[in-house]
Amino acid sequence: MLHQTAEGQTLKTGGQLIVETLEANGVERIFCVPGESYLAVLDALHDSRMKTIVCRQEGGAAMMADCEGRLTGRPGICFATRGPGATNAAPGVHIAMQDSVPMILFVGQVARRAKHREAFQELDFPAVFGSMAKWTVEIDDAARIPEIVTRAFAVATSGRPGPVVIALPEDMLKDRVAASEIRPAVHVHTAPDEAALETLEDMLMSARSPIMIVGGTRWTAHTTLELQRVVENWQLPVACSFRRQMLFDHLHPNYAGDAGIGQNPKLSARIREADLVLLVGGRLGEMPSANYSLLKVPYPDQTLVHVHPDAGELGRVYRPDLPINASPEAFVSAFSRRTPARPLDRQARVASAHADYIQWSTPPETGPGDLHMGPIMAWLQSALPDDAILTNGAGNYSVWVHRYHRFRRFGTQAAPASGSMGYGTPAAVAAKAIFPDKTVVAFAGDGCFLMNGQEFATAVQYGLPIIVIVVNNSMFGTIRMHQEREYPGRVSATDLSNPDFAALAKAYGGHGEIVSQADQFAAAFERAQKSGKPAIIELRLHPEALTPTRTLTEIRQGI
Ligand SMILES: Cc1ncc(C[n+]2csc(CCOP(=O)(O)OP(=O)(O)O)c2C)c(N)n1
Ligand SMILES: [Mg+2]
Repeated sequence: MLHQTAEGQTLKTGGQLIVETLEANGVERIFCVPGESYLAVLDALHDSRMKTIVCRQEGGAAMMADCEGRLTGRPGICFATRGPGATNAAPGVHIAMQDSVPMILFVGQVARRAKHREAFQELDFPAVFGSMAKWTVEIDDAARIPEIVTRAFAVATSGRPGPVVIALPEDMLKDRVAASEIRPAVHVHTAPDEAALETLEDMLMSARSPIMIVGGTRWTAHTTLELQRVVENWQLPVACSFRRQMLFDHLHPNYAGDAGIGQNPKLSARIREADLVLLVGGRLGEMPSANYSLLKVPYPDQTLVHVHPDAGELGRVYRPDLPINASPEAFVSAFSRRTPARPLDRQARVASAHADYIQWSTPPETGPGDLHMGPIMAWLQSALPDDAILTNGAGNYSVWVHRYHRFRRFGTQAAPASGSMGYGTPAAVAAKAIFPDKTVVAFAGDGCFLMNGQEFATAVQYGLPIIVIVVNNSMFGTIRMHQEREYPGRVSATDLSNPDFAALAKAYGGHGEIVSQADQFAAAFERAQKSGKPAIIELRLHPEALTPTRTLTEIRQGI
């Protein structure tokens, strides 16, 4: 029911204005767990063309919103209730912050008249999310909803993207205010200046062993293809930062591997020994920099050219010789128009970097026990289409994905560089909701899956046939690995006794498979796909198969 002012102006509730501002900004879906604190928004969603995806826990819902921001560049939207909902959503906010992903989390808040009494589920949101979100704000006046929500889109997507948290006092959402016209936020681009590009040209002409490292966000499919021309023209080997592997085709002759956890020592050496590092889009944080050892802080041995969309990142950790404040999109587009003034002589270096990568990423055929991950990764590589989306959380199982899956295209990877467990399953649900025609495969450890595995119910509810591969080694394997290395034989808090994951899938209304021999995998995967249902394939791994290269016993014995 709409109301009008005496002058005939339409009055709308705060809830309606929230929904209309999201619609005006092109939002297609929201992820939520409902709460009585934002009933007025839920009511407005009832009439909206946006799809409402109701989830089982706010952590999963926020990770789904992160996944949407990561794969599309447009802020993913999540709604959660006051205190318990907001704190449950925190892991998704932290991931989006560390990973520079645009998202907006709306949280309920107590009525304005009850604030500061520690009323039911009240939280001081700017204090709680202060260091976790890019911006946290509370809307006290419904008339300001279009202004603040539109600004949230600008903040989430500009410079270094990140999460915005908006608190919504319950009574404010029910206020009726005169509705003004709502216009969408405008995307802000930061482009490099010509003088900087000229300097870069000179540096690249005189460098002997340069390397490019790509990372961060604000890339597009088109930009990643333009980048291929740039590195071909300038004869540059390219490494992808940790969990940013979709930025460069792994079978392109200039691909040198991923600077991730447990990186190829030959790639680390190449970066350390390079005379010039061209870092585009990323921050080269603790993980991709191998604990800040590839580039020295604050003065790297290599000449550093750092291209980043946020001026605040340039010189924050590493002092660059040439800082370029530009989004990857704008930088690559501008630099792709420039070619070397005379022939270069670096092709042999590029070829040898790629040969090292191919060797490093060829999966082993055997390992401890009857089930080996190597042949499974090789089979998936040949069976999955190039645009299949792979998701994962944290755990040793993910090393198999990062090291052996040869990513070919933009938009095919959703994995938190922040190293948060429990991400793979909710991310797969979101990916399938956004791209229903693409094959979506989630990888999870037995530990990782049970952190947000209940979102499998969301996949069933919305008919989203994802395939979750649960790599079950009956332990929090990563921590066991560190434990055996530092405190050999003293197992503490890392053993797990698990449910039957195939039976669990069936109980949810999905399809379940258990694979205990490598040669059963292909048929199980095909049955899962044919079922048309969300599926879980449990791989029963031998506990000794702790890493692709070393067994549990070898780690314990320091071999
Ligand atoms: C939310 C969260 N909690 C704890 C950790 C610490 N952690 C990193 S990996 C890991 C174990 C993962 O176990 P699992 O998913 O079974 O994979 P595995 O290492 O056994 O292959 C833990 C507990 C983390 N990264 N994130
Ligand atoms: Mg495990």
